[in-house]
Amino acid sequence: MAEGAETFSLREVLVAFTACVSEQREVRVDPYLAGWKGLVRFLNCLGTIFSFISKDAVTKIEIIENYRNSDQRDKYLTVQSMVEYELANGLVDLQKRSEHPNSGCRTFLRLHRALHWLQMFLEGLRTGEDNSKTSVICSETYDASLANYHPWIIRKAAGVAFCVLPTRNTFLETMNVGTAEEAVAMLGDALPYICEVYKITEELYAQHKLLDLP
Ligand code: 1PX
Repeated sequence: MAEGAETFSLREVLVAFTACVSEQREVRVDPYLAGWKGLVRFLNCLGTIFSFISKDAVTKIEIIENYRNSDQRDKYLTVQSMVEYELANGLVDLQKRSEHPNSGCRTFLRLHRALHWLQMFLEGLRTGEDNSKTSVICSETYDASLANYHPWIIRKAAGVAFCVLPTRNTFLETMNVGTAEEAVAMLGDALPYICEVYKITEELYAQHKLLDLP
């Protein structure tokens, strides 16, 4: 386990995702990014074999953070305001990546798809047998979600990386939430929030026909 593992607690990540949905059922960008940053930190603790994944996630987080630090920061307060602003101002490449290769909408969509994998992976962990393999849970949920958007070479590299994941119970303990049972309970508490964030975003993107942004 690499340096920094002991400072990670799944709890902080969960708090971030529970803070994402506003009273108006909008998805707040800052806690969403904070949640992903916590996950990336955890991923980095699992070993350098995951670096190519965390680098891509960091790049995407930073693209959106840059919008949040720009003059247009208010437009990027929620996913709803971001979609409205970028579409109204022609800032999204709808057919082909060209003038706006790093729009907030296309970048957020990549994280949103990864959130779907995360939701399934955490549910798989939560409901798995004590001695089940995290690598199997990970690859089955990846194949059923994110892999559909990745080229062969990425799928292959991801498959190799998954092999180093520890058993389910060791993995649960690495989360620093307490015992494996306590980690499972925590997942049960957190998953509804993650599902809600996913659902709201999915509906928004579907409504604006943005689910296939290049
Ligand atoms: C408590 C348990 C938490 C586990 C934490 C895991 C954090 C995982 C963070 C994954 C973030 C992945 C973002 C991927 C975004 C993406 O799909 N990018 C691709 C498309 O982008 P583009 O700009 O080209 O359209 C890009 O091609 C991706 C490249 C990197 C490979 C992504 C593989 C994702 C595998 C996800 C499984 C992570 C395994 C974690 C093991 C626990």
